[in-house]
Amino acid sequence: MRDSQPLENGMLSNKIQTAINQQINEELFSAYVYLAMAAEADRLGLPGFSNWFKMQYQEELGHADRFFNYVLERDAQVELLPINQPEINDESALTLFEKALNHERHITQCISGLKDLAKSESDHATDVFLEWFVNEQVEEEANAQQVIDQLRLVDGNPNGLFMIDRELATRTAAPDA
Ligand code: OFO
Repeated sequence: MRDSQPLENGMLSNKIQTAINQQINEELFSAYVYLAMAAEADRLGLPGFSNWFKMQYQEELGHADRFFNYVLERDAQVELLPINQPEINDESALTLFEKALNHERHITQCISGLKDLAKSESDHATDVFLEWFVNEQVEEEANAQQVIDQLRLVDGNPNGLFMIDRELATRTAAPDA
């Protein structure tokens, strides 16, 4: 495998293979973060929030799976790296979603970095493959921001929190996660 340019037979360059394996790890870490958030929301007595985070956990596993399958499709090598422990302790409903938004902003940067790399390596297939994630990140940031806005609006009012919890309880896993 060459260091920079993709091979003629469709294999990934080493740089792209390494970067996508790192992204598989980022997505699995994302799943871990949301699973920790689901547990924390349950501890707070917010089953709807817990459900929302659990659904997001499943979506993140789906993201990892997309990258995993792509590496295999390109006849490259998957490397599964160690997953860090999420730092989710003594949170409130608001800090959970603020952390979720910050985390998604970080993932957006990762996807942008991958896009830049695909372009610099003239890997058009990877560039096109990443389009789905570019759009997904717009949605993920907007979803977290929407709940933050609602939480700021109710400002800790228990009735308001109860209403938001009921709404978040209705979230089901996205079919294309
Ligand atoms: Fe939350 O989008 Fe993947 O990581």
